[in-house]
Parts: sequence; structure tokens; C-alpha cells
Amino acid sequence: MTTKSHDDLIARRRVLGGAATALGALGLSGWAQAQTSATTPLAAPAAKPLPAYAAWKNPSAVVVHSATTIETRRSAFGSSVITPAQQLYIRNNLPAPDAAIVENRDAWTLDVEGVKQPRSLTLAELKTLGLETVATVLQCSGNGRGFFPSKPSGTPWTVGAAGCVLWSGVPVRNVVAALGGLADGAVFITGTGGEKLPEGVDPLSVVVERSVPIKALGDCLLAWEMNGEPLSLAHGGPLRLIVPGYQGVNNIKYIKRLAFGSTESKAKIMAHGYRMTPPGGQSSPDQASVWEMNVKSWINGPLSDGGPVKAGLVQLHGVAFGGTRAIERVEVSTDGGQTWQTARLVGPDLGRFAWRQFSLEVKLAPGSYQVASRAVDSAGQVQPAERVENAHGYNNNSWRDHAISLAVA
Ligand SMILES: Nc1nc2c(c(=O)[nH]1)N[C@H]1C(S)=C(S)[C@@H](COP(=O)(O)O)O[C@H]1N2
Ligand SMILES: [Mo]
Repeated sequence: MTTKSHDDLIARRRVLGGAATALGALGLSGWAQAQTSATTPLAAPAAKPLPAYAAWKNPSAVVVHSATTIETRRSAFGSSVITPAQQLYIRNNLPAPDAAIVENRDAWTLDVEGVKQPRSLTLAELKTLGLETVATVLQCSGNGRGFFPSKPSGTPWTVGAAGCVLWSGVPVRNVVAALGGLADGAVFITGTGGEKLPEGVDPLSVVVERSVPIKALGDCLLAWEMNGEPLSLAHGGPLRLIVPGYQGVNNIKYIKRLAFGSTESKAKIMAHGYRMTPPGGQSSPDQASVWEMNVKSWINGPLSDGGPVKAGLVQLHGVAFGGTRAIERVEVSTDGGQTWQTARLVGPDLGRFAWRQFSLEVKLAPGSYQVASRAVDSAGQVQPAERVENAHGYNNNSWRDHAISLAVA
């Protein structure tokens, strides 16, 4: 395809021009150079281009923060349940692997360890072991970081580092059963990403490897299809670990190793990264890891960014999810949280790991409104007013932070 080869050409040109810096070692030099060599804009800065591996995304539905961080626009979520691939966010800790890994999908191999009969399985073999489809919310733990007044370092995502996606693949429990069951002492499930690691650095300092508690085993999936299409390279094709209800980072893309064992991974991204570190503190393995997602919701429309909304009947709508728990109810406020009304859950219920769309019909006179939503999960957990302050800006589910100002005329 002409567009694809054009993208390849641009990508190659960028890489060739890159300096041998630390970024170069990570393969990000081309991007850094493209940023610094851009001509100074006269008016508003031009939107950053989509990187080659994600060139098929809808540019008007996303905000490109960098070549490895792309966010869905709040106005683009729409009101259907499933987030189309063309607008789903992307977060890569390392540059995406070479597209060659999705050329012969069935030949991809996964090493399984910590079972009675450990061995390597091809994707073709995995496909014979079972098939299930699950809808999950995929959300970066840094979603909502942009609302922290402390401005933690990292991408200042607002609401768009999340989506609701259909995954098809084999249940991990089937794979375990096919390999004789778990070996003794399995406390954690560890997934390792298949990215090529830069040379000359300690692999543990860069590898994307995460552990989750063994209790997640029954829900986990090894997925090769997303929203009815072969899993794209951008979203972890040919094979991805899905840990339903857990923050995005635990959902390992291009998974090449799955291990059951008694200890958590020693990789930096597990031991120090993605920890609930107190403000101003140093991250350490004794702090809580970002695992299960907490109950959360936000309003997606109507928004008045492009001008006031017309007075009269208005359908306020948004999304709500409870991590591993179903949504029980969503309340909406138009007065900044002084009074609340119960919203209606709309659209199909795709299970406890999916999000629910909600809607509240209100009659609004001209004026300015603070519109907020507050979700309650099946265990009675209520979305809190305030965020939990932490050094890296994780797990923000504050309804106050996610409220919108709505101008009505
Ligand atoms: N192998 C691998 N898996 C990964 C990552 C990565 O960089 N490499 N990023 C993680 C993070 S931080 C998030 S939020 C999600 C993003 O998934 P997406 O890019 O498909 O939206 O993937 C997770 N899995
Ligand atoms: Mo993430």
C-alpha cells in the first residue's frame, strides 16, 4: 500500500538522522530529532504526527503526546460501548517492535514456566487450547495524571488513556491445565514483553515485565484478536496478556514469556515503577503496585469546548467502570456535587470488566454548570471526591477532578 510505504520511508529517514544519544539506544532518536528540527510555528503549534506504527489511527480522534503516548480525545468516546481501534490510546514504554513480528502470527512462540510441564508453545498451538471473548476496560494507571496540581512527571493524560475493548483468545487457565497444572508455590503470574532491548544496558532496567497476584488466573486471557480483528502491532500483536480489571501496564503486549512463581519480577518497571509512592518520596517495592483499577466514571458529553450548548433538553452521558467489579449505579450532578441524580445505564452490559455508558436527561437554562459523575460498584465502593496524592500521578479516580464546566446559552 502506498500510504504504508510512505510511512516506512519517513520512519527510516528519522532513524537515519538520529544522534547516538541515550534516546538513540532506545530507538527513539528519530522522534526526538523530528521534534527539535520542526520549524518554529507562527501561531498555534502544529499537532504532532502519528508515528508510523500507528499511522492508521484517526488523527482527529486522538492527541499525539509523543510517538509512544497517544490519547483519545474526550469528545471522541461517543456513546457506544466499544472503543474503535482507530481511536484507542497507545502507551509504549519502549519503542514498538518491528512489524515483522506480525507477519507470521501463528509462528510466534510463548515460553510457559512454573507449570508441571514447562515448554514453549506456538500461537497456532495456543489456538487449539480454547477460545473466549471478554470485554475489558484498558486504562493506563496514569490516566487522570493531568489533573494533579503537583504536576507529576509523565504524560499528563486527562481521560483519554482508556478504552473498552473486546479481546478474543485462550483462557490462561486452559494453558496451565494443558501443561499439567501449576507447579508448587505459585503466588504471582509474570508476563514478559517481547520488545528488542537496547544493547549495553541492564535488561532488568528496561524490560517490560509485570507480575500480578495468582488470584487473577481465572480471568486472564492470552489474546490474538481485538474488536474482531487480528491484534495490531500497536496494541500488542501477535499475542497479548489480558488481566481483566487490572491497570493497563499489567496487560503485557507481544508477550513472549508467562511464568508462575513465588516472587514478583525484579524488573525495574515492577520493583520500582508503577508504585503508589507518597508525594516527594522514592519508589520502592514495599509500596502498593498498580494492580486492580478503582471505581471511576466521567462525563464525555456534551462538551462546550467548541461553544455553548443550546438551552433546553440535554443528554449528559459518560462512562463508568469498577475494575474487577460491575457498576451498580452512577449519579450525576450539575451543581458541582451539591446535589446528585441517578443516571440511566444505557447500552448492552458486556460484563463486569467492561464499562457502562450512562445518560441523564436534564433541562438546562442558559448559564454555567459544573457537571460531575460519581460511580458506585457492586461492592458499594463509591467513587471519591478527592484523588489519592502520590508522586507519579497514578490511580486518579476523583470525581471532582473529572468534572466539566458546561456553558449553556
Ligand atoms: N510489552 C509491553 N506491554 C505493555 C507496555 C509496553 O510498553 N510494552 N505498556 C503498558 C502500559 S503502561 C499500558 S497503559 C498498556 C497500553 O496498551 P495500549 O498501547 O494497547 O493502549 O500496555 C501495557 N503493556
Ligand atoms: Mo500505562
